Amino acid sequence: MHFLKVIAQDRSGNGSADTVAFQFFEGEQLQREATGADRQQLKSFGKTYLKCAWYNADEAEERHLRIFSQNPSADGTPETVRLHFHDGPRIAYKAAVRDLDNDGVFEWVLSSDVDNDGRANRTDRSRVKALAKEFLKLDWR
Ligand SMILES: [Ca+2]
Ligand SMILES: [Ca+2]
Repeated sequence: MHFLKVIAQDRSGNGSADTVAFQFFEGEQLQREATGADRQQLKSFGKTYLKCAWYNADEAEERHLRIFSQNPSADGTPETVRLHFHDGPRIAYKAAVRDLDNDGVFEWVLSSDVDNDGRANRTDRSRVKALAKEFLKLDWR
């Protein structure tokens, strides 16, 4: 199973993240770092991810996101995208979306306060949907 690992860092120490790194994993094996083309494709993803305020205070990588898709019915298109917000090996919180009828629209969104502003609301759900949508556009080589 492959997943995208996303790491945001506040390198300047001004209290908000200023860099986002992307790594492509297959199982627990790092396949590659994001290339220029990937970064271009992940621009909007990175922007949304920064709004989630799940970042490291310096160059640490403990806090990160692992995002992956599942297709249990094996009909060719992923129907579930899962987001695991990690704190080291521990999953701090999770979110998921489901496209039940494969029309590209998520009917089902499971989300807590993913952007860490103290409220679990529509904004959190829309961020989860945006991240899942951008993730599904990625080209896994
Ligand atoms: Ca649908
Ligand atoms: Ca929130």
